[in-house]
Amino acid sequence: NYPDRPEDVIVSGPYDEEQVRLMDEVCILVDEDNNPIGTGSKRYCHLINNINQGILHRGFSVYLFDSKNRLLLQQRASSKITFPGVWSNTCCSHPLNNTTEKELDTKAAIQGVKYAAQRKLFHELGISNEKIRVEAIHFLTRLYYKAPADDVWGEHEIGYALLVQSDVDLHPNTNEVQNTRYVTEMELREMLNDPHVPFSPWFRLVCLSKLFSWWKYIRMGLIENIINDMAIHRM
Ligand code: DMA
Ligand code: MN
Repeated sequence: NYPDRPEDVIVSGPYDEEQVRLMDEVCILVDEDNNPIGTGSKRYCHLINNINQGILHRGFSVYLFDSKNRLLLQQRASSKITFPGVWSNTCCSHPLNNTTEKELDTKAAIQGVKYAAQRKLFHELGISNEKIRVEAIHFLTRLYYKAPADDVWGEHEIGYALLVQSDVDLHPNTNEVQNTRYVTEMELREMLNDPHVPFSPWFRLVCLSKLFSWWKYIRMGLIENIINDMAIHRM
């Protein structure tokens, strides 16, 4: 167990009550090599003032493809405190220090992150845990990035990229997700080129770097060529 970090800011504002409550979730702080060094609330981890002092935490991004090799995108709800209203990959969040021991560290933290992904696929999109078992969640790689959301909030994460291929029933939680869409590579490229479609900064970076080459291997049924890359890629 690690010491908890103090809250230095009381967050008030016209924020959604449920999303304010979720800011109490306890995230895992890491150093630049991904070693856990403590814990801090989601609020603490995402305040730009703390990020600017080097506070870094562990996150994950799920990329879910259906059997036609289309990628499921979500549009974040306007109630989200960080990055509201933008289109992004299937599901993102953080492994927590206070849910179940399952999300805590194993050696490379990969198993813990997969349990967290299962929890959030259900919470955000209503995808049942029976439908997506942890064994069906593949670890791709880890991506380090930093991006402001506005003057108060931002992201600074080592994010585990996870791949799932499954046909699922969606029951989106409208407090989290305001829209969903399955896209082909062509359709996604069109969305990315449309200046009126807002995207999360991390998803844009993944589109510029890794996503379309992952997609090629998925199309060829060769996912073993893209999983388990243990490097931490700086974006
Ligand atoms: C944070 O996602 C994680 C990444 C990879 C940017 P999020 O803001 O959607 O987290 P949560 O759903 O827990 O608010
Ligand atoms: Mn985060």
